[in-house]
Amino acid sequence: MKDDEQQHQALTQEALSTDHPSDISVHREESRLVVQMKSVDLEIGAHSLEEGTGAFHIGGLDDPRIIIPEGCEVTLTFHNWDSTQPHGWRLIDARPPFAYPGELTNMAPAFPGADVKAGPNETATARFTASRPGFYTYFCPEPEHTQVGQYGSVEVTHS
Ligand SMILES: [Cu+2]
Repeated sequence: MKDDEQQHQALTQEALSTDHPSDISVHREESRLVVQMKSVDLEIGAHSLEEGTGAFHIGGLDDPRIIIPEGCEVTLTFHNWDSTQPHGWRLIDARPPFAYPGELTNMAPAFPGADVKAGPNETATARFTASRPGFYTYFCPEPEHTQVGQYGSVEVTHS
């Protein structure tokens, strides 16, 4: 028990020392980010699909589950690390299973502004307020990218 706690703290420390702000706590084992503040800056990196994962890198994790409180003002800084293809990040009011991933592309953002896109090697920013509790999905709206794993989940908790 004690060892587990120490290991958890060590892992958390390691995560804190890398690439996420201190207002997010990282639960590496569960691939989970927990935001407790009423506003947060979220840095998101999109890997190139050729690197194999096609994942979003957030808070030192790939495609983590992100938990944020109702009413939280989220500022996204979206880095496209892919030198050949555009990528995006959109939050929608839906969760798996999906009949076919391509259907997501036509869905509107769950909250105004919860949608960002960047060309190869570009960075873009967006801002939205998580105004409604619930379970949401984030994904890359570029055709076919959700199929290769560019998606994850967001839970907006009651405040
Ligand atoms: Cu993509």
